[in-house]
Amino acid sequence: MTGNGRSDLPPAAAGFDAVVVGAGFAGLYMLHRLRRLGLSARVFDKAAGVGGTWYWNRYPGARCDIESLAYSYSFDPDLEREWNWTERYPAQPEILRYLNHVADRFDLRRDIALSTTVRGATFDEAADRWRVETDPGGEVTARFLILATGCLSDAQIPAIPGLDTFAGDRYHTAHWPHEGVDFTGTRVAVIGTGSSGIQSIPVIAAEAAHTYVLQRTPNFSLPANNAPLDPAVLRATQENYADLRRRIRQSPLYFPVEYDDRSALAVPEEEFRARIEDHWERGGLGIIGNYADQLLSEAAAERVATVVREKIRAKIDDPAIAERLIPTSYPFGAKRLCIDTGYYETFNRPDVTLVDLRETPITAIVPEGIATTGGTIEVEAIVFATGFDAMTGAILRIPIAGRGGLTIQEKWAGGPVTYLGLAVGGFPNLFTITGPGSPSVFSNMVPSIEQHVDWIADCLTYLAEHDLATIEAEESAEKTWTDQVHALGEMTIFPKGNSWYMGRNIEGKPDGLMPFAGGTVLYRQICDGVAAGGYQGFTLS
Ligand code: NA7
Repeated sequence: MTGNGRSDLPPAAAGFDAVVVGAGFAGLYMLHRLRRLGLSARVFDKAAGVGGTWYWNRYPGARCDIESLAYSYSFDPDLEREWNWTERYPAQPEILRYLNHVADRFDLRRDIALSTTVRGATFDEAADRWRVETDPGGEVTARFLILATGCLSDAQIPAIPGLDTFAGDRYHTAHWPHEGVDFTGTRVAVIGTGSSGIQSIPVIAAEAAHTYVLQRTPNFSLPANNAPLDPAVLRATQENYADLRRRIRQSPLYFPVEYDDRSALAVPEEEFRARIEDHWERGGLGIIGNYADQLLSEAAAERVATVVREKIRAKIDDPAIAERLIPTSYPFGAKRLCIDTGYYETFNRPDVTLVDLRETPITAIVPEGIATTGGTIEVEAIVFATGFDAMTGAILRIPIAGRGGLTIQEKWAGGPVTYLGLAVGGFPNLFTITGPGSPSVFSNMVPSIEQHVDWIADCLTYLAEHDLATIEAEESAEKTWTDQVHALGEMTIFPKGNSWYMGRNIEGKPDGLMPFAGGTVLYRQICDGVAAGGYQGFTLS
């Protein structure tokens, strides 16, 4: 098969040891580990290429906000040593090149069926096998079904009345045309000021004739201070990657942070300010795991926010625009922090207009543009930077039926219920990589993915060594785990923000913090303990 084509599909009713859904960071590494266990596997992805998130999100300015040296696989020392990242924060094309390199380097493509959608999966209790329906391809069966479907992969365009009447071009940041878009001479509206909006708006504004930014909730954003990666730093890291990996593993966020175990409220003003200013100057997300109680206490978060607000204010010429751009309605960090390159400065351009949807909400999309209570914004293009049905969307899009025909949609009707974010009771031999209930989006995703894949691979080895056919989460264990995830959430500031972490960006979605907020180090210890204890909380048969 070719790099971008579809592999030869397996014959109907072909049987594999494992089917993996998704060919991003998680699916690729899972396939590699399955191969090394001597298991047969088939990966399905509806995209025409590998890369997952980094295949789809090609919008202008798309960039990872974890540093490249940390946002990379650790499983292969030669790969680490030989791959030369070029920037502090990797841009989307570079990450996609990296993932394509990994697919080629480990000869993964021959087991990946691209442009293939998984239409459904049913557990056949008589055979202890999953029947997986793919399009094209028909049915395959597998002992194990591994969902590597990503936390942010179900892109959402809000159901605004008149959407289809728009006469111009419309785009979603996560479905960006591969050939790019030339906005020269065009009036463009961007709806949404999350990470995707904040990254793309400065690039779009530099090209378009006029850019309207439609903001519903302002976000806190810190400067990325992106730059070419210093070759000396790259070389030193490559020569001693183990040191960086060790620091990553010791961090509750899976990227190196300078953690201060005091309360943010206990630090003298001068020292406190100097530290926040230092974070601001250096840029990046490190500020999030700064003080012990920063994500636990609104007062602590507010103290950080006060300094950050001043920094934001200083970047914007018009004080009235500055006040609209500065978040005040939720604690610092309760919505996903962004990092940017020239975002706030963009609002100093004469050809950029901020539309505050709290003052003038959208009423409809019309042929000429976007109607608001303050008038119609006439544009030739609309960019939806409106995010995703996060954490559960990509899983719930697949009809999955477990024991007794119970569907995952029924099981999760009141919100996701999982054991460790890895398994679901009633769904034997099904694993969710970085599923809800695991740290996932509260961490650097790549090490979290590796931890899950390694745990699953070890589990499959255990099953083989003990001649066991199935593993299934016990309902009592998953209830206890899910209750703990919620209880931890209640101890944090996250319920104070209307974020996708809470499911609040999607109308009708059950409310509740979905990621595990106890940090990756504790989480890894728990997972390792469960395995060491012979898979406590699971029924093995
Ligand atoms: P996000 O962070 O979910 O941001 C979506 C943005 O779109 C956010 O500003 C929303 O405002 C806005 N939005 C969503 N629906 C509407 C409607 N109907 N009207 C107006 N504005 C709307 O998605 P991103 O793609 O930016 O980032 C996702 C993650 O990817 C990011 O956190 C990183 O982890 C990488 P709201 O805040 O809901 O008021």
